[in-house]
Amino acid sequence: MRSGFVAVAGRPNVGKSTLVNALCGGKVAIVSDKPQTTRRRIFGIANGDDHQLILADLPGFQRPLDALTERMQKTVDLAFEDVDGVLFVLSARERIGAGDRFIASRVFALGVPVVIALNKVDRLKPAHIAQQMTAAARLAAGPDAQAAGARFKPDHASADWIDNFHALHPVSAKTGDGMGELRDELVGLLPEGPLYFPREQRTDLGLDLQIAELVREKALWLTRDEVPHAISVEVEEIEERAVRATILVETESQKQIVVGKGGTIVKEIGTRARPEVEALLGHKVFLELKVKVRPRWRRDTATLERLGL
Ligand SMILES: Nc1nc2c(ncn2[C@@H]2O[C@H](COP(=O)(O)OP(=O)(O)OP(=O)(O)O)[C@@H](O)[C@H]2O)c(=O)[nH]1
Ligand SMILES: [Mg+2]
Repeated sequence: MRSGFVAVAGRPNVGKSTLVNALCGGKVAIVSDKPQTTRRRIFGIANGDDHQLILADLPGFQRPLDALTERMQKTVDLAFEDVDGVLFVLSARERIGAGDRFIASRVFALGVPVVIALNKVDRLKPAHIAQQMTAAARLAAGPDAQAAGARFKPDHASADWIDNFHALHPVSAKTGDGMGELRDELVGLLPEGPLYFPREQRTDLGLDLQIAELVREKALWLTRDEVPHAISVEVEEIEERAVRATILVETESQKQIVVGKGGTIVKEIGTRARPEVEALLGHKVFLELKVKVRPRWRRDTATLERLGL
């Protein structure tokens, strides 16, 4: 039996959570087209006959702006302690740049194997993918090689970084392309070990947090600009036939947006979330959503603690 932990690192929005879901064969973490979707560490558990791969899905690396983002970055830093490897996710659709180099400087210095997943290769031209793979591999060559840029020569490579560079996989978490190979690669990093979680368990999040996340996911897709960042969801009550949750926002105008004209938006959030909540609970349920203003909750430690952030 092989088992262990792999931290999933990368810039916001590169597809870390989508990848974790694909590797676990089901939804563990919510996904949206807005950056900073993931706010806490979530274990996604991928089981095989002879292995248990535990992926720590994480917030994207970012410069903290307030108490919330500060805590998110702390979560990322803490998650690197005691892992068997790192899955470093890049987006093939974006320029590999300073943000990725900063993350590289952290993950390649950890002293554990790093597997790079170049994600979102679906519908990209092979020549573009090849170019991005070269840029991705250069991240592992160390700061001198990066400074040397196009004139990269192997003797610029920093030996310890290169040693930790284990593999590079072009993948599409969306279409599933390359995912089998990536999964095998990660399982190959695991030492012999015990089952850390029961086989039927796919995540370490409690039921209330899973439901809160599902509601937040739908709210994220239906809002834009600054609103998604100001949304949090708290589940108040899970009863036999009803689940009551509150969507928190920071201002009255955000509340109006989330409620929508005549309640259309909040109703739509409920309509989209309910089937997934029901699938989670295993039965039909009434999902009651309220929208409340809590000024500056992102800066309020007490609220952040209550939300488990
Ligand atoms: N085309 C394409 N889009 C993808 C792929 N993987 C993820 N996406 C999209 O990228 C966006 C971000 O996905 P997430 O999985 O939420 O990204 P993340 O890295 O977890 O983002 P944060 O939690 O905000 O750091 C979503 O719109 C996904 O549908 C992929 O392989 N191909
Ligand atoms: Mg995420």
